[in-house]
Amino acid sequence: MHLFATHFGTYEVDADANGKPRLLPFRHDPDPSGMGLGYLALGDHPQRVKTPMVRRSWLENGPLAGSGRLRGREEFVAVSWDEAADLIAGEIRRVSSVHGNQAIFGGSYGWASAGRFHHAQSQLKRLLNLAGGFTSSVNTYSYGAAGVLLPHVLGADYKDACDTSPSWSDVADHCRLLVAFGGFRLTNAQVEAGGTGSHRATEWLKRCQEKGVEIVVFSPAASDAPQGGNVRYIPLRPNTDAAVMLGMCHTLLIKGLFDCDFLNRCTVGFSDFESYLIGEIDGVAKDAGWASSISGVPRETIVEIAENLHDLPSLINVAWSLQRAQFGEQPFWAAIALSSMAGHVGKAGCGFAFGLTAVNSVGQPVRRLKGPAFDQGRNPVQHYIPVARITELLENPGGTVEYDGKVLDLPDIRLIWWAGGNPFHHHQDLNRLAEAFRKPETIIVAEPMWTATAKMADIVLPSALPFERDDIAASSRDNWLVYSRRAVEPPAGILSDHEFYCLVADRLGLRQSFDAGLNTDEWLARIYEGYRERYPELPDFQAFRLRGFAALDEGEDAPAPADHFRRFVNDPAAAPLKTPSGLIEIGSAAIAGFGYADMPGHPVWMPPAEWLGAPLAEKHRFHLLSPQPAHRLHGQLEYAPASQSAKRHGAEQFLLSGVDAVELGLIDGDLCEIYNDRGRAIAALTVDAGLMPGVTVLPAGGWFAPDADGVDQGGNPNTLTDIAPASTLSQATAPNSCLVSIRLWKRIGQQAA
Ligand SMILES: Nc1nc2c(c(=O)[nH]1)N[C@H]1C(S)=C(S)[C@@H](COP(=O)(O)OP(=O)(O)OC[C@H]3O[C@@H](n4cnc5c(=O)[nH]c(N)nc54)[C@H](O)[C@@H]3O)O[C@H]1N2
Ligand SMILES: Nc1nc2c(c(=O)[nH]1)N[C@H]1C(S)=C(S)[C@@H](COP(=O)(O)OP(=O)(O)OC[C@H]3O[C@@H](n4cnc5c(=O)[nH]c(N)nc54)[C@H](O)[C@@H]3O)O[C@H]1N2
Ligand SMILES: [Mo]
Repeated sequence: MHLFATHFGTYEVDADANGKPRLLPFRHDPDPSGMGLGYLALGDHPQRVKTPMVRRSWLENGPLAGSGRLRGREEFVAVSWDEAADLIAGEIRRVSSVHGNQAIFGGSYGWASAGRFHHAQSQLKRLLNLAGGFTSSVNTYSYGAAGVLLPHVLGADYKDACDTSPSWSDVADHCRLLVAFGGFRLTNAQVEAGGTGSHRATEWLKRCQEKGVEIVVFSPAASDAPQGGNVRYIPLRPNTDAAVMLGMCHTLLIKGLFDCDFLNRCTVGFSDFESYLIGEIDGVAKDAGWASSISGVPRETIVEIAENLHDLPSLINVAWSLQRAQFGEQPFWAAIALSSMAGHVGKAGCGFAFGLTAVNSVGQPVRRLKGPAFDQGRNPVQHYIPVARITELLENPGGTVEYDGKVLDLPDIRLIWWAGGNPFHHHQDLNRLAEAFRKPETIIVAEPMWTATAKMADIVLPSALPFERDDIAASSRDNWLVYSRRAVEPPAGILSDHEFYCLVADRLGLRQSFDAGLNTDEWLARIYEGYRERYPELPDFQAFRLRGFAALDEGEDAPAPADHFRRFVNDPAAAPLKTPSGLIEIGSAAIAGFGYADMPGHPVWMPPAEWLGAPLAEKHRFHLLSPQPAHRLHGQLEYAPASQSAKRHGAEQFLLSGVDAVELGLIDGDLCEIYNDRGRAIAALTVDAGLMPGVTVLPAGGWFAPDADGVDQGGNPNTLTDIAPASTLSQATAPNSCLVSIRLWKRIGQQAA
């Protein structure tokens, strides 16, 4: 079978009546994603980069100080691959010898495309490591606050993200009450980093409902609650979930409805948390009334659900989005404290979960395929940033950033090389980032499309699209391996990242160590054999390539894997967690010891700088949420048919409640300006009766496209969001704490009544 693997699933490749290749859903996928069906349309799209390009004055004058002013404002000149390779090899030599390798930023965050070999960042990092290293980045935009907090309190980091959830099959069979903060945005489960053969999260959620699991969803958006029976939706103000959870903890405490034995055996630090709950320190009891006044959730509802969490076998799920906010660590930590008090942690299908339906894999009852990737080698440079501190890195050479108990030095970055990511989509406050991007001497971007990031480069390297090359796709959180075969040839003159990096490696005298003397087919065979060594039941490479895929336990539900916390709860001394105490840390001496004012040693609720209760809400009265786009992966596929047909009047859609629309004198379909002190963005209004008044939703992924007045016609929410971190601890991204105003930009068609 001829297959093509993507982060949003596997597709079959065949030909239409005219012999043109097209994509069809994979026959083994019960719930395929439509977003990739038109992917091949990007191949010859006008937004495609077709040849290596160099910004004119950079080409003419070289990396002169101050020339970065012209980035994004000047034409590009086509060059040959050999010229591009000469220029880049020369820059790497110059910067590393004059300034040292820490002056090269190769942190290059982004999702790139699925495939173990053509993984853009791995290719780039291997090359830069061989060339003496680079300043790198750690953590993710996805799970940045949780990824730093959870090692302290659960001993689980991002790679354990799946293990923090019980399996769906156990939830369906054993849990009776599933309380979901942030709900289930089911379009998110179309995605799995590395790919998947079979989308099943929606089906599992339905199965839970059929088995009678009662579902309670707290969210500002009713659409986060699943359709069907047994679901209760409770609106709350954004960024107040931790307050609701603390109100529930307080309720259980004063009613004596908490599991003392569990707290004693399996946790540390409860007593400090208890003092905080009853208000011993600040004189404020974190009771249900307190939580109600912050969140807008009725007091009785908080009390009732707290009691039910204790009385019924219960599970608390927290969406990843909640930690993409200021103090975003807190709802995760508070959920751990609340479920520990409720007393069901470690029972089958109960306790806490993070990110059920954030991606397809969380909770999947499958054996996971762990296997080799293209080896990045070792980075001799010690400097790194938490990934979302890119603006500070560029603004503040010689400065420092505090992070997770450390103080990081910020080197003076002269050269940036980005591959497989789009910071002018994913980072916050893009106008400020654009200023920061003017500082380095040279910016190289490898990218198939003319993204906003490519436009800010000095040298643009056109990459082959993933359907123009062969690869092997697999996710370490799923059980499928796919041989992803090229569907079409790349346009004349376009190379894969690997092919081009070989040309640079030649010039740096690194070719042999870079490609190990193997061609692409040999690399793919080597990677596949790495999987077979671990899973001898897999077919041999030729058979795999012919069939197109292989799966562990194909077509079966593997028995639910022993859930991560069950062995620990049964015997904490025999199976300790990887925390300093070996226990769940409701209070963390390590975190308290860092002394960060914005990150005390136990769960708290603190008011973010931007939320509906902030002083700034007098001026900008809407809380902007920017969830993941339903019809594309981030900014990828923006020009594929599914994303384009979700536009209104050619613009991104944003949501507002009917009450707010009337009050602003807006009608459905109006092109509106969403603005604050950081920027202005245009999007088309879609009135959503299920959205809480005071909240507005503009999904991520629109292409940042400032016009001559600096108004982003592409409707990217990061024109508006702030770079302020979740906290000093994690330094994670926090776009979901953002206040904006809204006004009419242009009315299309009919007049207002
Ligand atoms: N406001 C707001 N901002 C957010 C979020 C949010 O919720 N709200 N979410 C954040 C999250 S969780 C994430 S993960 C990030 C995602 O942000 P990114 O990962 O930066 O977004 P993508 O659009 O997936 O960018 C990947 C780029 O790689 C390119 N590419 C694909 N294959 C290849 C290849 O083989 N080689 C090369 N050189 N390039 C390739 C694609 O064309 C695309 O432009 O966004 C973050 N930003
Ligand atoms: N189709 C598609 N799927 C994707 C992606 C994509 O680009 N496209 N990206 C993938 C990636 S990289 C990631 S990291 C995951 C992210 O997965 P998540 O982080 O879970 O997803 P989001 O879409 O950011 O937000 C989910 C919901 O959280 C709610 N929410 C936001 N703020 C609050 C709050 O303060 N309180 C409460 N109670 N609810 C809130 C919003 O209403 C939103 O619908 O999605 C993945 N899935
Ligand atoms: Mo993400």
